[in-house]
Amino acid sequence: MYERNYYDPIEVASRAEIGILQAERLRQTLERVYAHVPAYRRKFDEAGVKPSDFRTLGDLAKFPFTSKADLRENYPFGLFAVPREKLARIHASSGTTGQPTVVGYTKADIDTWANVIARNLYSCGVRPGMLVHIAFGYGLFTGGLGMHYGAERLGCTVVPVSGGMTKRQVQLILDFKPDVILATPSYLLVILDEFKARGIDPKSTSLKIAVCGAESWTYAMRDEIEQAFGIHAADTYGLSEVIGPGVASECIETKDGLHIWEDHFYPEIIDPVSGEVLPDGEQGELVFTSLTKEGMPVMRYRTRDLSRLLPGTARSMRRMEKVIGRTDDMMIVRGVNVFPTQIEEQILRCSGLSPHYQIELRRDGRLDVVKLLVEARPEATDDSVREGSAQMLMAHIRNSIGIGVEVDVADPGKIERSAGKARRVVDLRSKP
Ligand code: DLL
Repeated sequence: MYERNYYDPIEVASRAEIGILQAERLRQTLERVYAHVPAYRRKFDEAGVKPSDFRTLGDLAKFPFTSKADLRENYPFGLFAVPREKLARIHASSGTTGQPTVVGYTKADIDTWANVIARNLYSCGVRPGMLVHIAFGYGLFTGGLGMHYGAERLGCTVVPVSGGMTKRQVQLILDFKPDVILATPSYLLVILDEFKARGIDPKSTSLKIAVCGAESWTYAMRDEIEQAFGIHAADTYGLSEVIGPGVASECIETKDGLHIWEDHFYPEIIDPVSGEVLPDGEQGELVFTSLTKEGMPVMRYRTRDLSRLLPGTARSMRRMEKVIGRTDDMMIVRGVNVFPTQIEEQILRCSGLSPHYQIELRRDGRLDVVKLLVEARPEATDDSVREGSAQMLMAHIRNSIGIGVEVDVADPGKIERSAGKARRVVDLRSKP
């Protein structure tokens, strides 16, 4: 039977058609925020630009950026473009640095969101009728509810488990036999360990597809998950300020980066220092502008995520390369810029080491010292095997990244687990 490989025809439209749609939607959004959001009007006025200065897509670069600081300054509801009572839902990000950032959705936004998630899941190989186990957190975090509405929209049977209670996750997978699981990659590893602890071969489950995201993870981590469960694992990307999950997704047929749903979110890559727009193919900070959001459109929102824009493959929409890391997670060790994902890649090259790790940063006099805590694989019980793994990891990191690190191989289960995003970096540098 013929099966089309896209959910919405726009995913495979011509670049010309996509460009025309983007320009028209951008023009409307600029006018809307200028008319309805005083904070944007002020920013545009200060920068000396008006919505009428936008004629072609390249003109967007004249408009000012929005950052997390703008959301904080306008906390809680100051960036909404509609009266509060027109909003159907509010979400917020956890705000590790204090105040949470608040986002609002109209009924139409919830509908758009369900649609982009349905598209996202479809591109990951999920089909109507499949049973979908959602282990992303429900609540103010956008992962659980965002995915939930989209999976329902696609016509799946949804099991809204949320994160945590790992024993129950495993029991529900055994009893309900889901085809698909949605979770952060680090939490999926926690679930994997629970299968192993119960003596159940993870390959024997009903699962066929994992859709993972909400944190950085490497291709090496994908291999680990795919081989352990015998499934496909696809990457999905998004952020609350832009909509939540559903901004970009891998296509299962190519798994070569994430197609951005460019008819709703206009991407740019900028130099994080100068703010200059970089050409496609160059690495820099991702910036998104809303094209269809009603409740809280964002203009040139700086994500702090580092990636690059690439041409479409499985779809005509452009791809973003798998996120390398966040600018705020970048460590500068003796002048070398290092991201946790680079370290993860090297850990997974060492057969005695598990993918559970944490990076501790300390200051020794004027120098930054990196200590890696990595768990041994349960089968690596022998001290000499562990010592050999530590030596191997130090050598890999020295040769490929160019920095010296200390490595501490811990017993399995010693490093903290999270039911959501893993905390990879523990920065102890400000402490004595
Ligand atoms: O994490 C939304 C989401 C939920 C995405 C479920 C995917 C799946 P926030 O809590 O606002 O929203 O965090 C957004 O998480 O700026 C990235 O730094 C990171 N992130 C999200 N997806 C990925 C990914 C949700 N696939 C922040 N790869 C973003 C790497 C990701 N980092």
